[in-house]
Amino acid sequence: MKKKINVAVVGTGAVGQALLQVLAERDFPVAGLKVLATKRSAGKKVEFKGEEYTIEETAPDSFSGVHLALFAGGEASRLFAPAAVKEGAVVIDNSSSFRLDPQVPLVVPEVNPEDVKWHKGIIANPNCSTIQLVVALKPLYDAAGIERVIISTYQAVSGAGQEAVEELKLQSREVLEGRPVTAAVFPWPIAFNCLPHIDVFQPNGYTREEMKMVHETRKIMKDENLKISATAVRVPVFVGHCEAVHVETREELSVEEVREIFRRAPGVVLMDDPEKKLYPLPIQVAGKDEVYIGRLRKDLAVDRGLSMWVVADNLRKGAATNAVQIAELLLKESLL
Ligand code: 12T
Repeated sequence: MKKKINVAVVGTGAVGQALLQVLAERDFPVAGLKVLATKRSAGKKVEFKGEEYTIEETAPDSFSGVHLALFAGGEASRLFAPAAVKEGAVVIDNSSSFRLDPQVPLVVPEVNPEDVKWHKGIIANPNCSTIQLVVALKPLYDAAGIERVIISTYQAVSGAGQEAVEELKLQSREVLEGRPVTAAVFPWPIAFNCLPHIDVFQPNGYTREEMKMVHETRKIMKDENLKISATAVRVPVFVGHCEAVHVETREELSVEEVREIFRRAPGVVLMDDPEKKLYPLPIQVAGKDEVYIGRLRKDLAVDRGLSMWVVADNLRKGAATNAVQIAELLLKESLL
């Protein structure tokens, strides 16, 4: 009989809800399920596969008997992931707390599945923008090497949580009705605007979100010398992060060769027929699990340069789906 796993999902916000949905859709072999969150959500109900579960407040002893704990971001990871490991659970963590810890594998199953094998209790799920980026970069890296990468992101508000989604809805109404706009989650109004500011600024002039892409990409690709720089921008989109990616490869690749590489790449959907107005859009990619690539062309500004447009559902491949894929990999490798 297939092994059945006792699962805890920690967090019931945008990513926590996506985790429950993805676990159900992919028919992950859940034996028991605990849904944990802060006091604020404790007592509320959530549904999983037609059954109701009552949300419990997370405590250090919540993880007794739990085989797999999926943490959906926030403070809970730092507070409770070590306790979950002590109880014998394997933790897959969506927060940024452990991603750069040398003792913690940082995994995207299409890119570095081998890294799950050396986990010591915690496996980190990368930042949403990093995940879709490395799924697109890895096949090019393997085929031709990569000298340098420049990224501009167009990130959906759901990356900042459910309150951010509500803020975009409210502000949109306020603008259209000519009322004053209230900004609470984001530093400036996001409705009908773009904010070149995600997470906090660092002394080097970049935001933490931008530097996460730099450091996490290097760790996942195992190339600490990779030249990579990013500008991360929040746009008034509910779900789906877009990235304009400029890659300078070591060896020359024709656009036709790259097309063929992406057609065969795991987790990638090539959607590239500009004549037919075919290119990935967040409103189409929302709800999907793959990374969509289009607008493939030569970068005119550099030798051996390629430009492309990379879109993924930030709550699914950018968070929940990637975490569940890691869990599936653990199961396949008998590491759960
Ligand atoms: N600040 O996982 O605001 O490190 O969209 C993800 C998303 C951090 C993270 C966001 C963020 C992360 C956001």
